[in-house]
Amino acid sequence: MKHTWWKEAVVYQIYWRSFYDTNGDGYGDIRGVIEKLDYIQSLGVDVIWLNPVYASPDADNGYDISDYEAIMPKAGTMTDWEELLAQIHMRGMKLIMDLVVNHTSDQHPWFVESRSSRDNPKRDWYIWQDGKGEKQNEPPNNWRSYFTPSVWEWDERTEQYYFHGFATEQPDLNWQNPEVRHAIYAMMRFWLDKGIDGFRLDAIALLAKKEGFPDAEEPSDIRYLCNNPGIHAYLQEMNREVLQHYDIMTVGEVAFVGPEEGLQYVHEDREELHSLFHFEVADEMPRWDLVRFKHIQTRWYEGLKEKGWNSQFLNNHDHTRLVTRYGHDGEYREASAKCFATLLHTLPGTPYIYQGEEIGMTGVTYDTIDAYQDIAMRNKYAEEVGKGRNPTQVLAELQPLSRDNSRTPMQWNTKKHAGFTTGEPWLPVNPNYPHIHVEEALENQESVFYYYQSLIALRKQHPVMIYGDYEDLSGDHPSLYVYTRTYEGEKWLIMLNTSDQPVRFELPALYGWQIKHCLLSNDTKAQHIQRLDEQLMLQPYAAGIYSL
Ligand code: TEU
Ligand code: CA
Repeated sequence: MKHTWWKEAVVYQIYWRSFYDTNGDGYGDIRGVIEKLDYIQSLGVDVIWLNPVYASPDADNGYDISDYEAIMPKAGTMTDWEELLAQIHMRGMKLIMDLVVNHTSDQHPWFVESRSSRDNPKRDWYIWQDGKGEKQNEPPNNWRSYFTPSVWEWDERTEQYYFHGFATEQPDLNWQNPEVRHAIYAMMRFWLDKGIDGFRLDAIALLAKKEGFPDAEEPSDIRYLCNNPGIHAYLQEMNREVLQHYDIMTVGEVAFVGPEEGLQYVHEDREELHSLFHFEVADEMPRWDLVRFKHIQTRWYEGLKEKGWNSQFLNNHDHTRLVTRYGHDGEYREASAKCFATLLHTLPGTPYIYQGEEIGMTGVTYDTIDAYQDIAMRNKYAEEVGKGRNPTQVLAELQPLSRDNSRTPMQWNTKKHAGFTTGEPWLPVNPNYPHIHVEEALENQESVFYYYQSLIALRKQHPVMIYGDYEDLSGDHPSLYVYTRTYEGEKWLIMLNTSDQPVRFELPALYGWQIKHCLLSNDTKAQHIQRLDEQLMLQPYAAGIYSL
């Protein structure tokens, strides 16, 4: 595989509104990110992915953009943003911006014009359809959106429906219209010309819509929203017009694909995107299932091998924190955080760390729906309760995967609101902040933070961690994950116990192999392992990286 900086990089995701507040309004801000850059740099990461900071009425926390070329006042000013970019570059790091081009806000002037009359020149910038039925007052088809029961919203003034793949406040742009595409490309160049280092492309698999909007047999299976014919022509055009003219990285959010279809987006010969997030884990595996996880990893490794590049992430601003969802957020919080960190950094693909993950932050449970801000959760709650279901039960069902689990403010210290703000935080701080916070992590040599730091440092020294071949040796063992990475004569063995029970085992696949040394481990007992044909014992959530 060609060597490139973005394959070698480790990315740190900043959900700025929950990172650090410098003016006491309860929202993190760009100046807060600037103040904490030394902290981020000390972890060793190369690239920062910044969640959307564009002007937005904030119905979906910035994913509803009303002006692509302005900064949301909550986040700061363009001058702040320019200083952020300069400060990131000064430290030798890079910045990628979150780009939302599938939809805009319903407050974007393009949409305001589009909805003003049927013959407005911007009418065709969005997707408008007549209603069905005798009175033309039924939605054009039965599709669901990500966040609402229908993708169609009735517009009183012009008596047509518009299409939205997410909330009603997020109308989808009409990518069939070349004027739309060229306006988007010009906007992308605006940011690239300011010197940014790439994009995380939001919901990119949704750009092309299925011709004719046919009814779905099973409307709850919303795969019809993604990966439709035409998507690759758009991405190739975007690449030709914009992306290939800059030394940048691109990572696309591509839901509902396996490796074969995923490769269409990232094949090095196709000139579309560099890498992708697939959602076979985040969206399709609600609870930890190691056997399934191993199959996913093996399939993607083989599917992309020598052809395209993957990403590894175990949580982000949409998905419950990894210790709570996959590991253990009680007794084994630190051990499980380190165990999953080992996975993240030693599997093939670029690792993404979501703010707070590096100190083992956990999910939250609020007692009332009013405490939740997540529009996806609030809409779903209203829908289910609207059917007459028991509100307490609905709340309990939605809590574990609520997006607010990962959106609580960063825990900096033991001061009020974890030192995140001097005002009232927009979302309550996790009550466990007195024990889980950055100050503690930096004082404790055994902390999750330093473990991440070591993993990142290893990546800088050992190309095997990036370019090495991958082989799983542990088959369908339900808690043990043992695999090798091999590159130019260097062979690494990674051994993990992803359960809260100790595991004793012998693996014939390892017979005859000798460990040269242990590069990193969270398991003091396993560090004494020498010969691999003896009985081995891994403590709960033990993880180790060994060279053979
Ligand atoms: O998310 C897309 C989305 O629907 C995710 O919730 C889902 O888990 C997966 O990504 C499938 O694509 C993006 C943003 O990350 C999210 O915060 C926004 O709400 C959404 O797009 C709409 O812009
Ligand atoms: Ca603020």
